[in-house]
Amino acid sequence: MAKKLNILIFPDPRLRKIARKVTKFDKCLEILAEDMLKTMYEANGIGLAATQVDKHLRLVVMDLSENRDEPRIFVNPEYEVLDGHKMFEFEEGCLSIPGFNETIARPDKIKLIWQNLKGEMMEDTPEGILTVCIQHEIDHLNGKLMVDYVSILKRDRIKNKLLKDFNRI
Ligand code: GNR
Ligand code: NI
Repeated sequence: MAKKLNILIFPDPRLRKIARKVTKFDKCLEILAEDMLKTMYEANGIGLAATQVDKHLRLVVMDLSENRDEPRIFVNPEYEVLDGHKMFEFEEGCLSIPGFNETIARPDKIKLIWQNLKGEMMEDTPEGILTVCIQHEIDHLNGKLMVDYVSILKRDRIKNKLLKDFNRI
């Protein structure tokens, strides 16, 4: 049975770690992906990066379907911004920054490459929300958070509120 993992909350310094590439496509990786999917579903998220559950590997899970029955797994995802892109504004949320939403502008045309759980190379030029979500998740793998796109003043306000709410002050 998959198990629910603990999601790190900003400003936890472990959210700043840079994840390492996956090189072993074994049962262990499969179990982590299953546990991350369960964690994401229980938290009502549409995506989750391994960094958020304190596993510093380049692994992302996602489900953008209405019925929450189309899990997707991206190992070692990378993207390249395509020529002719525009900046697309979308209101994002993050399970590691509960209660805060922020409109962020990101390129709307990317080429995405990743591996599946067997280590096979995959590629796609996604459209819509997947474009936004995968950039958000790859930011996590690089230790970057939504709060890095807002003013320092606002970031400090969010930080202080979360420290208080999560009783760590
Ligand atoms: O659940 C999530 N919703 C969301 C909405 C807009 C843009 C990105 C996201 S990802 C987020 C889950 C999360 O924190 N993933 O890292
Ligand atoms: Ni997030």
